[in-house]
Parts: sequence; structure tokens; C-alpha cells
Amino acid sequence: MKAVCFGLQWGDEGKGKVTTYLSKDYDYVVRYSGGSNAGHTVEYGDFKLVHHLVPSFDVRTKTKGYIANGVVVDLKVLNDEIDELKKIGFDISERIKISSLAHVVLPVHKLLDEKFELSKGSKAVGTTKRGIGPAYADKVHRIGLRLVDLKDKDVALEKLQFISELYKNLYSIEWSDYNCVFEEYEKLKNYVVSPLEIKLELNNSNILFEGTQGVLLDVDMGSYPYVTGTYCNVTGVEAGLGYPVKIDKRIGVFKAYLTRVGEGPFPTELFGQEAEELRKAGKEYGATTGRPRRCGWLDLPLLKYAIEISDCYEMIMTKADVLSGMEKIKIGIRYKIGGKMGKSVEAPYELDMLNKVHVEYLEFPGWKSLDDKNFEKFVNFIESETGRKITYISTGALVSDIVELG
Ligand code: 2SA
Ligand code: MG
Repeated sequence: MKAVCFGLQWGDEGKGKVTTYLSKDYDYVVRYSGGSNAGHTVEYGDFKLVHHLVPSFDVRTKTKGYIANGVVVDLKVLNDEIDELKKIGFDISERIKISSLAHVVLPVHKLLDEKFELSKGSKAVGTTKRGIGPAYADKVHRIGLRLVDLKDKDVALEKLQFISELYKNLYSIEWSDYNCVFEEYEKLKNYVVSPLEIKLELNNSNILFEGTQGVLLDVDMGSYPYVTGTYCNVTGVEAGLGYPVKIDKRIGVFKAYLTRVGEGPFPTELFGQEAEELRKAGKEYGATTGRPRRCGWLDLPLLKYAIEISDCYEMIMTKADVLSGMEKIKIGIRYKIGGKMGKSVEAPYELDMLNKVHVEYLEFPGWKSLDDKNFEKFVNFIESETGRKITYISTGALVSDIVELG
């Protein structure tokens, strides 16, 4: 069995928790995209983990993790995460592998990320400043440093000096502390494998591919230019792994409302008191940067778009418990363009028009708990509108707070 668990919104749908919950039935959880911009929060009860690079497998089980070459790796962040796990009693050194073809996020990437954002002024994307865009850009510029390059220190040194020179000439960014790269590499070199070396094992394993961010942040299919630097859609699985793989299940995760962190259009966004209440109730603060997330109502046209482009057949809804106790709950059901009486737009073909739309809402009576009939109505409405089954509902923050729907 090969499945992918990915986000149907702008990230932070609760993929980390869902992945951890589902991971016990798989041999491997594989990260195929993104980098340390990701923040997958998993509450076990006794302890809480925020995964940035370590795949979100259940640390209490025997499931293993593989970081494929589609991921850009900040070596220090990964080492720190592995060390933290060890400190709390989970030595994952036998349970983690990294593709030798994965590119390394260097200090210059973070500096350039910061510089780009500052220089763009009002056009800034609101990145996490973790160097993600520049690291992917250097991969495409064909100057990136891969883990395999670090095998031979002389080769790596020459590459690093070349990168450093380019950054100085092109961007006036100075950096020469190459030792930190070598030191971090020494700590994790035993986990590095060639993608071909691990292919047979992966072919014969049950794998849960773990998406990062959400399909609306996909570099092609998302709300460009307000997107991340890579493929968050399920199309990223093969690109990230480096070879074809047949996926049996595409599990899309969405939140009962909507959040976005960073800039870009957000048609159902709430402001002021209403936004603040939702943010507080849902603890909607960036898991990597701590930034307050923008909050709003569930956007059905966007959800339909995400389902369509990911060909997702099964959905998991999270955080409906956060809405419990609210008097009224809204869903944005339709877009109109060109004034309130304008043309109705069901699912956008391109997301460029998102900042021009008016949203029509449907109001639902609130629910006290998830056993309430009113909640059932909410679920049924989403299922009938999307034509997709909601197979699980997360009922609270803990990994174990999940119920399967019959
Ligand atoms: P980047 O850093 O180049 O990937 O930023 C580009 C856009 O992608 C958004 N992005 C994210 N959106 C939601 N969650 C993310 N992870 C963290 C979290 C974010 C945080 O789990 O909360 O802590 O701020 C994530 N990572 C990238 C980003 O906001 C830009 O809009
Ligand atoms: Mg997150």
C-alpha cells in the first residue's frame, strides 16, 4: 500500500497529526517536498513534537522515515530535531534515511531569502525566511550543494567556495564559514543513502508519503506568486522521490475553517475580533516562525479546486472541535466576479482572480460538540458539495483524537 497524506488548503491543516495517526500501518513515512519551512505539530499527550524535517512517523512505533531528494535539507535543523528526540528518549538513528541527492540549505540561502523579501517591499511573499526559495533556485541554477557532494571534502569545499563567490558577486552576500556545513554533515552522514540503494526496499514497503504546506501553496497550481518554492500537490511525490511510484490512496486533509500564513489573497478572511477569537481557539500561530496565522471561513470553491487538481478521493477534516460552541458557522460557497450581482464562478481555473471575487456564504447553526446533529449537517453538506467522502474527523489536538466515520 502506498498512500499520500497532503494538505488541501494553505498548509497547517493538521497533516502532521493525521500522518502520525495513520503511520502505524505503514513501514515508512516519506517526506517528498519542502524543507524546514514546514511545521508539523504533533501532540502525543505526554509530550509534543514540532516536525520540521523529520518525517511525522509515530515515534512510539517502529515506522521509519525517509527524506527524499525533493526536500531541501537544513542540516542543523535536522540534527537538532534528531537530538531533541533522543533527549526525550527516542533514538531514531536506525529509523531515518536521507537521499544523497537532496540539496542542502546553506546559510547564504537564508540570507538571500531575507534580502529578497526586504527588497520586494509590498510585493513580499511573507516567506518563513528558512532559505527555501533560494535553495530550490540554486538547484535549478545548477549550483546547489547536494549531500552526495559532501562525501568528498575537497569537492564540497570547491563547490562551497564557488557558491560563496557567486553570492558575493551577484547579491553582495558574504559567507565563508564552511566548517559549520562539514560539522553538521559529519553528524548525519550515516543516514545518507543513494535513492537507488533504497528503491527496492521502498518498492516492497507500505509507504505513507507526507505532504508539506498545501496544494494552494504549490509553485505551479497554487496562488502564485504567493506560494512556496516547490510541489506541494501530490504530483510532488514522484518528482521528490526521483522515480515513478503507484499511489493507491490520496488522502486530502482540510481544516473546518481556513488559515493562511504569509501574504496573498484570502477571499474568506476574517478580521478584528472574529479573526482573533478563531486564532486563539485554534492556536493559529506559525509552528516554524510563530507568526499569527490569518484566519477565515472554509472556502468551498477553493476546496473544490484543490480536490480537482489533486484528484483526491478521500478527505480528513480537522479542527471542527475548535468551532464547537460558536453560535453560527459560515462556509463560503460561491464566488462572484464583477460586483455582487456579477457572474458566478464555481471553481477557479486559475487562482489569479482570487483577489477580485466576492464571496457568498451559507450560515450553519453552531454545534456544542461533534456528536451534535448540527455538526452532522455541516459534514453532509461538505460531502455532497465536493462529492468526496470524509473518512476521518479529528476531534481534538492529540494524535489519538481521531474518529473514523462509518
Ligand atoms: P517559504 O518560506 O518560501 O516556503 O514561504 C512561501 C510561502 O509559503 C508559506 N509557507 C507556509 N504556510 C503555512 N505553514 C507553513 N509552515 C509553518 C507552520 C509556517 C510558519 O506550520 O506554521 O511557522 O510561519 C509554511 N511554510 C511556508 C509561507 O507563509 C509563504 O506564504
Ligand atoms: Mg504547519
